[in-house]
Amino acid sequence: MFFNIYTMNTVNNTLQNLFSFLLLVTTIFISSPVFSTQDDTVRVNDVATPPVIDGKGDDGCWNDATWQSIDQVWINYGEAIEANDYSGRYKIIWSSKENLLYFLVEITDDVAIGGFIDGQTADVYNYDIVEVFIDENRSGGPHIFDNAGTGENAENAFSYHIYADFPPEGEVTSTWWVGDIPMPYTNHIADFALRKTGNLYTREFSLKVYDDTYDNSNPEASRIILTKDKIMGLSLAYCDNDEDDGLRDNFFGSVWVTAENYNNHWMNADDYGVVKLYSDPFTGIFTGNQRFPSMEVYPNPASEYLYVRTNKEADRFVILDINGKVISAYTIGEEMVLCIPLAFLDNGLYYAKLIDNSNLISVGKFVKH
Ligand SMILES: [Ca+2]
Ligand SMILES: [Ca+2]
Ligand SMILES: [Ca+2]
Ligand SMILES: [Ca+2]
Repeated sequence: MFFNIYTMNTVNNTLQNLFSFLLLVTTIFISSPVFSTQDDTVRVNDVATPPVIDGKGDDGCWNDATWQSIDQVWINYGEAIEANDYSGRYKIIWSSKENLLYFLVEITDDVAIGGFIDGQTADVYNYDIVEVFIDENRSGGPHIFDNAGTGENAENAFSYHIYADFPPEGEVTSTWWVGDIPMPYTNHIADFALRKTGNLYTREFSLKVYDDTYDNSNPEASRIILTKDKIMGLSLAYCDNDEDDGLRDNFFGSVWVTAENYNNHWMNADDYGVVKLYSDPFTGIFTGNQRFPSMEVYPNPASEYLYVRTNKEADRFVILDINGKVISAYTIGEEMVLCIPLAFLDNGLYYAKLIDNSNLISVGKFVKH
């Protein structure tokens, strides 16, 4: 009997301890701030029809992206924020046809302080601005100065501070200015719109992408062709200024950073988030006798470039007209990927054939437009 009571007490104690532990875990969970950040690797989908840049996110293509949070408080680090003071999120897609990234950024801000000043470089803290940080080859590392000794390169990554004035209620501004060190990069954004709907400010814009050989005297020389599976470093942020007192009120980012690196993105790309470009290889009509299930031909329809990817070496890829006449032929090398400029083709329907060493053939169709 005594033994039984002792056992029961032990069981009770164990249950009590378990209950206390669960209560503790629950308390910790409930009292912890809610972190969401952007996805570990943000999926960026290729869209057939890019958005109309009008500050409205009602374009069908935006359904191909999921919202990414811009909710990490970088300045003042870890501070709790009132919902009406600020909330922010963004979507990103790309177009292989236009060779552009597209952003839809929704910011709720209680006090809007416009910031379009042509040539603006200083006093960044005095304005409400969206920032895009991009590291084309995801190298990480510093990106402010050139230093031959350390290999530091000012164009290793870009931090675009996008200044724009706020429009009247329900209207749109389409004038913007992009500041960064060492110079303005306004033209890196191809198109821009900022719309005001109450305290909701919607920015919609497209961005060209350049590699680290960038030279402002010839930007196009380093502009890259965006391709499927490309991985880049990318984060977004919002500078929130609510009072005209020369102080930035808060700075919000889309990725978590350590307290020491709360304001490091502008000079170092190590903490940038990660995005990956995707493309649906068979949107459209590339169908047929598919002997190589891993073969991908995209985009379809194609405009400037057609990409071919396969898992077999030494394949030949052939483009034929609709009468079956061979127009051009290519060898697929070890990298097993082809990028074919299509300038030589008239718009229209074409056949394509992939032939391997054993004469296995895949046939499909694609549209040049
Ligand atoms: Ca739109
Ligand atoms: Ca605010
Ligand atoms: Ca880089
Ligand atoms: Ca503000």
